Amino acid sequence: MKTAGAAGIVAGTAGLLGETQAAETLRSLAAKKGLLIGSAFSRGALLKDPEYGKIIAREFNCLVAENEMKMDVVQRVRGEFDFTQADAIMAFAARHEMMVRAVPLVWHDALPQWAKNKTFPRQEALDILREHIFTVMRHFRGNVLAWDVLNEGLNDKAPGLRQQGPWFHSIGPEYAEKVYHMAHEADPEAVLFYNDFDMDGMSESADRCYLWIKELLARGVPIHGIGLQYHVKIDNHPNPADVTRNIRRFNDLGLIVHITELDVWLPAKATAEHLRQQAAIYRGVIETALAARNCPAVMLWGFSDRYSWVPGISRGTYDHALIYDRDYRPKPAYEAIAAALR
Ligand code: 9MR
Repeated sequence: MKTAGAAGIVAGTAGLLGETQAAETLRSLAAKKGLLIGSAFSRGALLKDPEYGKIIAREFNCLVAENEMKMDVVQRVRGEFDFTQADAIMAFAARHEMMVRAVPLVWHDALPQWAKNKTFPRQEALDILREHIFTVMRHFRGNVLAWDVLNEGLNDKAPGLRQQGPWFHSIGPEYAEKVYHMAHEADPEAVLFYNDFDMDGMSESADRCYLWIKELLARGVPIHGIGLQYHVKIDNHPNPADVTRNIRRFNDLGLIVHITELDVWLPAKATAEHLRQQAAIYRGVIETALAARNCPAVMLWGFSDRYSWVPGISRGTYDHALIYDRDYRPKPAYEAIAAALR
């Protein structure tokens, strides 16, 4: 189990983040608590928008590439790996002394054209995954905090694995554990996560995930952590007590927990009251992570409403999910996170 490693990471974080900045920022406050506070990062936004890089480097001590480490980017052409964008993100993180979470190695989405809607002969699919996992993990070896090896592998509304994508269809259900063995072989030091949505609090889908992970651990599958994505809506979000219980049971299995993709969706026509409720939800998540035995990282799925995925995916119904508005003015949620960290 990697719990010792995780403790090392957190201890190391306190050292790394012995910040020099005098002004109070989320990252300076988080460093004092030994918490990683992170954001999804977009290379496109960085290139066209100087303010973007300034804020992210000032306020966060951890990054995750929103898209640049996904298979459709790094292996757009079969067998040819292109790390140009991912390397630029790694360089930005190094320059600003930020940690990096790396996501996702295996997913049914963000596939290159050559793999989308395809079924391969079983051995060929295993070879593709093996080459992808080995090449990507060895490229970034030693420089990432944790890997989401399998992303969203479970059904959200029914028992069992999600029957979607080339890996399930070509290999069968056992692909899910095979990819962890491959990842462990590629880099035995790497911290390996399973990441999913709609299982942040106590729910049927969280129960199913818990039982499945427990079974995999009993069979010796090398999994070290659980990522709770935490995409929630203002009118549908788990209560902190349930999130605490959920984190505790995964910690009891010896697993690290990270909050990996936090955002809190508001109606497109949001009111001041919505913003206040949103702030309370953000605050609750930070307090829950700080109080947990082993939840050393909270990652937001971006920081400014200017670049959030929410309006697009909800067809304009929801918006305002992050902690800065479109003009980079901090929202009440920003202040709530700062207050929780103080
Ligand atoms: O925010 C990401 C969006 O820009 C991409 O188009 C999409 C497909 O690659 O992925 C989004 O990020 C997802 C993350 O990788 C996994 N959990 C759900 C996120 C939102 O869809």
